[in-house]
Amino acid sequence: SKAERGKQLAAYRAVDEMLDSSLEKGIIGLGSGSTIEHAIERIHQRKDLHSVVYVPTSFQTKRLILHYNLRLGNIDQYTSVDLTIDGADEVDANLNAIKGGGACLFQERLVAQASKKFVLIADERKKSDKLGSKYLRGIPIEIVPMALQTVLFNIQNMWENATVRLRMATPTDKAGPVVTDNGNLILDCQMGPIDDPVNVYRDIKLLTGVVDVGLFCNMAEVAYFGGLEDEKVDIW
Ligand code: DER
Repeated sequence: SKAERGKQLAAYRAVDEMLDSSLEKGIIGLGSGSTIEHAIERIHQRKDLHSVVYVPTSFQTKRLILHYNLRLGNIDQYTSVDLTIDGADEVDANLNAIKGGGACLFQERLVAQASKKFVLIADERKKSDKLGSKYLRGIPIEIVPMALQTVLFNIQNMWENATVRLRMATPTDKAGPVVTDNGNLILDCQMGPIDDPVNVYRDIKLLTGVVDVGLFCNMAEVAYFGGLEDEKVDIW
């Protein structure tokens, strides 16, 4: 599809530009979702990148690393990662991003914040003037299951116009809510375009029971966007 082509363009360009033999003995973090699958495929093609240790951010990515026989590392072995590549649901001109569409935001942040460099890859639909104006499902929030009611209550008190929903799995795949790789639940909090994502992140993150919030602000230093209609890659 056009979207897959856009994702592949961004992923291949990012891997080819950001990963070179200087990282040969490096530690690379790999995000989660569908765009990163193209990045891992490209890494598999790049024989010069096979001595690198790859740190996953989800069960999905761990399986991909093993599938391609790449060297698997785990975040509990490292305090510092050389570079992390990850997808995003929406990215603004300041490279602030909404993440968590794939319910992998906690481990993604754990690895991203330990990284010297954090690189985003996405198709051009993720480009945004203001976070919350394109990815309309809402800000993903990972919570401890027993905190469900109190977090819902507290968020509704903070933003009376917000719509907060428990993310449900597809009934034919799994009855009930989506459960993350960490055994937690996901809320999607729709509050429209976000004026100050850093403060929204802080306000939600401080609520007892919140594990992480899908607003990655002041983290990424470059973003690659693959075009859907042309073979272009835009770099922010
Ligand atoms: O969950 C996440 O943050 C992922 O990075 C995800 O949102 C990006 O997914 P995609 O590459 O499948 O669009």
